[in-house]
Amino acid sequence: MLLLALLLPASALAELEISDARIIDLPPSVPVRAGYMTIRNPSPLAVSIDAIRSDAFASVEIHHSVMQDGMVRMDPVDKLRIAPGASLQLAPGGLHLMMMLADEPIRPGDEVEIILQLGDGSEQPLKMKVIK
Ligand SMILES: [Cu+2]
Repeated sequence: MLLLALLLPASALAELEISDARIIDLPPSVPVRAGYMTIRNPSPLAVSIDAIRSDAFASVEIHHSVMQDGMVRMDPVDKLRIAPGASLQLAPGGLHLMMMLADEPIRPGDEVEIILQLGDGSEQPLKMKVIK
């Protein structure tokens, strides 16, 4: 057991369960995409997502949509904190990833890798599916 623990990479320490990770396709003229997913923290410790990067995008920010005076405003979110055993939903109308396209276009059916940079210094890669 101890040997197994020594062999595991540091990134296995804080592993989040990601489901339904998706990027909504938009016309090529629109330079940003919105990304959604459900994140569950199965560990006994709180986990924070401090930053997100991807080779497929110029930048990836975390935003929160809020309704104000009948208008939707998007506030940048510094980091996402997920309590032990808790789940967090990134979904239309709330938290989402705001992804600035790089030079390469992305298309429906593509699977795009993004990397979550966690508060403990580890990184967790995941694939997001581009859907219509
Ligand atoms: Cu946004």
